[in-house]
Amino acid sequence: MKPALFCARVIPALLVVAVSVTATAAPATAPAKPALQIEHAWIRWLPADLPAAAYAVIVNHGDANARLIGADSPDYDMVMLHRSRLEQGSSVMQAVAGMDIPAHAEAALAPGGYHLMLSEPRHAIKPGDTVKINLHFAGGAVLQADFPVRPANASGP
Ligand SMILES: [Cu+2]
Repeated sequence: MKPALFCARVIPALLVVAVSVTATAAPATAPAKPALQIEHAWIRWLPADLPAAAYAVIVNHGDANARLIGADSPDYDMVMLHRSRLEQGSSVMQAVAGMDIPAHAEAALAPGGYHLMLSEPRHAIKPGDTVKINLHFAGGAVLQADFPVRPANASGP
């Protein structure tokens, strides 16, 4: 897989999805504030069978630290958590085991940093589509979010 020039720009964005899970039982009467939320989700699609990158902001409203440990998708056979960084002026990326989201804070999958690398699509995927991705967290929580697919020159959802 090629290191990527496409992991470079930063992103304003709209709220696209807000899904949530709660790890603990809530009182039946009051809906609990969701512990984890996914916002600004999107995918940068690339032509020529290059892997696509998925980005999102993960907000942790909870009192406990959270850690993203992986993801899968019904639309791609391979989903890997990567991190890009600059090394001697060029962008390189490597697989990482997790991304921490501290309590009452947020962490971003964003161009130039952490991202989900999507490869081996199970069917043709193009800009305008929506891809479902399940984000797996330490402790067993799983969040599913819809990621809109944007063209190679997009800089956000
Ligand atoms: Cu990557």
